[in-house]
Amino acid sequence: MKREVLTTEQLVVVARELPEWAIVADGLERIFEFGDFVKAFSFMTAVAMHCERLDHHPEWSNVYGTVRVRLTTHDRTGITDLDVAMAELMESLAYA
Ligand code: H2B
Repeated sequence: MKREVLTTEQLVVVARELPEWAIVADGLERIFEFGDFVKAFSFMTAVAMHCERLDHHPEWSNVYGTVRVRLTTHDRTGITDLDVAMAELMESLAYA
């Protein structure tokens, strides 16, 4: 199914519902801070299982307890509902 890039009006709602996330150059970005490397990497491992299930993968990097994330839909060059779903998923898994 072809995903549609969200409209400006839809992005306003997303920004309100995901206040920790910034909309940057057609993507959603957030920095997660965990206390240590094991917590950060455990989070990434949990998220990775869902990435495969959803066939949607973040651009991310990890330095010790910090995980920097960028979500965008490459084949649409913008933010789609899949990026929002992934951001919501990360929120639910981050500090559970
Ligand atoms: N992840 C993200 N973030 N955006 C995509 O457009 C994307 C992806 N496309 N994961 C998928 C894989 C695509 O390359 C495969 C072929 O379905």
